[in-house]
Amino acid sequence: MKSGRGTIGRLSDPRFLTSATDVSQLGACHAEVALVGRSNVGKSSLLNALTGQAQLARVSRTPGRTRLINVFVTGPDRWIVDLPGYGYASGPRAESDAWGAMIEGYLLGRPTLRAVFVLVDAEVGPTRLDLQMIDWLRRVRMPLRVAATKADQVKPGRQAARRREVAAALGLGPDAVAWISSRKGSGLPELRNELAALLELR
Ligand SMILES: Nc1nc2c(ncn2[C@@H]2O[C@H](COP(=O)(O)OP(=O)(O)OP(=O)(O)O)[C@@H](O)[C@H]2O)c(=O)[nH]1
Ligand SMILES: [Mg+2]
Repeated sequence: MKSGRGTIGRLSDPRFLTSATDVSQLGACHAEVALVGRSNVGKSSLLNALTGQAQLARVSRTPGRTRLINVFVTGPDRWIVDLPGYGYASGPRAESDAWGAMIEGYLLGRPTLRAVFVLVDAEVGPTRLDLQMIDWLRRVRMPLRVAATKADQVKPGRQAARRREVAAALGLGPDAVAWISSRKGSGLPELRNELAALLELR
């Protein structure tokens, strides 16, 4: 499929590939990275901003509406996978169990998965569920990168201090947390380069 929309950084010609409810429905690829985080943290917005396509991934107005494993292709056989958000409180218990099985199945079932980007809200900081996710990823030795989203919501005078606080809450130094705003575009060039390197696009 040819989009004709050109290249944004090194994440070229991005397009939607497929949605799945189970890892077994996914085919093989050369390399992939995944975005995880609580519902409404800005995963789909980041994917849109990274690839320069405003409507590539649906940005939900109602939290928790992206309930599927959504696969996007960028470059030859490279995937960016937008996973459903956690912490959507009003779902029934059975639904959150299904969510856990779906996410865990995906994260453990993809030998081509190079790294997981865990998105936390810059102003809210890491929630209990964020910490659980990060602990779990560390336990299964999955390479992970934390990105703090919606950095534009933090007052200009508090940016540096907030970045240190968010990182410290995760036991990390400030530079270990990508500090990004999909709305303003800040931090995105660096993140694009990181993704491109992980996906072997250079
Ligand atoms: N101020 C600000 N708002 C943002 C930013 N990124 C996303 N948002 C807003 O946050 C809300 C949720 O964004 P989504 O991208 O849909 O979040 P998501 O993580 O994909 O949510 P689910 O798919 O429900 O898990 C939307 O109203 C976005 O416009 C940002 O960088 N700055
Ligand atoms: Mg989403």
